[in-house]
Amino acid sequence: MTSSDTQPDCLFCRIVAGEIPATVVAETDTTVAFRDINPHAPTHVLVVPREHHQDAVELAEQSPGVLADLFTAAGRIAAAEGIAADGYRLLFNTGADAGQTVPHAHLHLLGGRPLGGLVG
Ligand code: DGP
Repeated sequence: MTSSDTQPDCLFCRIVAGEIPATVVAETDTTVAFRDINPHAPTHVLVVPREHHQDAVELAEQSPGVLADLFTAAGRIAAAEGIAADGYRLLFNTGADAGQTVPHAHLHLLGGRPLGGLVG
């Protein structure tokens, strides 16, 4: 699948465009971060590229600088949320078996409590 700047039927493209409301916590030229609608931790933020890419691997292949921007943004948000010192988890679900439900690359930032083991 090829990417384009936006996909009209993509939920996260529509959040980025402001067409669907979300609790946005940070924005940059290349990224938007908003609170997950179904949080799994006291801090659960999704950091997404403004560009549409179906998953993190496609993002890495096509816009590696933007992939790095997601991590930089996540670190700043973790500091702003006051969870940087205690630690936090950054993860991408990629594909159906991983539970990826939204086919627009998104970095989960989870923290604010001990997160336990890696695999659910
Ligand atoms: P994943 O399973 O990795 O595809 O994560 C998708 C996340 O997106 C999931 O944790 C719930 C969240 N989500 C789904 N729909 C919405 C929405 O409309 N608004 C917000 N803020 N989050 C959403």
